[in-house]
Amino acid sequence: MRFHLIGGFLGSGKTTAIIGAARHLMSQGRRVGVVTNDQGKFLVDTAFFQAARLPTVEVTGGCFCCNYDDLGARLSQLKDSAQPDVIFAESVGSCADVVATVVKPFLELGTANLSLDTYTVFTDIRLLRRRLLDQPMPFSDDVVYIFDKQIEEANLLILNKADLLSPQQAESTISLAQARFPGKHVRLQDSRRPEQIAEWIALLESGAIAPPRTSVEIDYQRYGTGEAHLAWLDEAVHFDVPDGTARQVVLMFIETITQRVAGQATPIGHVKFLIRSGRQGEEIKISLPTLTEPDWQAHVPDIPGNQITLMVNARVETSAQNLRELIGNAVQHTAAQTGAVARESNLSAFHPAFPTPTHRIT
Ligand SMILES: Nc1nc2c(ncn2[C@@H]2O[C@H](COP(=O)(O)OP(=O)(O)OP(=O)(O)O)[C@@H](O)[C@H]2O)c(=O)[nH]1
Ligand SMILES: [Mg+2]
Repeated sequence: MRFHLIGGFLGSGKTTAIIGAARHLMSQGRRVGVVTNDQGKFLVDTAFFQAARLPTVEVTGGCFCCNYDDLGARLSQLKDSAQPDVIFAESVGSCADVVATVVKPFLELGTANLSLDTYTVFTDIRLLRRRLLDQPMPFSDDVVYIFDKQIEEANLLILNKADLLSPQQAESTISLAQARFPGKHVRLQDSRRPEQIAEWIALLESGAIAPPRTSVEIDYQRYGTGEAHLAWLDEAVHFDVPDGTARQVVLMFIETITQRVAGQATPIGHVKFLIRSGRQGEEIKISLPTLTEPDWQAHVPDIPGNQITLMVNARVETSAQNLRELIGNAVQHTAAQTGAVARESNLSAFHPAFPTPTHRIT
């Protein structure tokens, strides 16, 4: 059984890459299971993996490092129930110090009778390029500290979304990264392209890149401050809509959020939506990552019927109260503008707790 851990900043493309990898491996007749992880209770990524018919277990309410025993228990459950040949575990995008708190414990403690094969860190190449060029980052310094620590501890670093830079810029960014981080394996990737995912998987399976064993020095005060700056919200929003307006209601709701976030100049970590359209089995994920996703509207399909449920997971650098008001106001605005009747449920909004890892092996 192969076990791959996937980390990297919010919205960097971890879930996209795992879905692509699972499709690739399943086409070879191999069974794949996934572990998801986030701060809240109702996770868009879990629902998205399940919609792709992947056996999925989740660690909720905090990162893998602070819920290590739960991670072990979930992995055992996944092994027993799905008997996967390959397991991917995706860690929370604001998690750092993963080598000391997750990688090394897996290498040394025999948790769930699994040995970890690789640890890949994803980064949005556009954000990394800004950082390497000393250009302003869209987050406060303590959040950027988390971004930096994730990169520092990687030995396999994917410069993802390479398609969103020109080929020249992508090449110059990988050159800068290689010069700044000698010794790391750095790779350009467009995780939406199956052949590039196949190359990444071949690299993971080659055994050429063992998990990193060098843990970083990290100031937990700064890490905890950065983590807490990124408020979390999750909820379900239900709209009863007039005939033929479901798509328009969804577009207006998401557009209103993007406009209000932009109006407040509030940095987004990742705001994601899972749309349940009522059409049998159809679930669509829409993402608003840190840097604009220009064509998100094109991913919202025609939606039949008079009822829509959107599962919302938001990670934004603001207060939990402001985030709650911003989304709540967007719900009310959308209902008022479209004649829909809106209802929110399972709402929770909070600042994640200070990280206190179960193990820390340096
Ligand atoms: N253009 C482009 N878009 C990508 C690529 N990889 C991911 N995306 C998009 O980036 C957005 C975020 O992707 P996710 O896979 O959800 O990111 P994530 O790292 O799992 O996000 P969190 O779990 O919230 O931290 C989605 O809209 C993806 O379609 C890529 O290589 N190229
Ligand atoms: Mg994800």
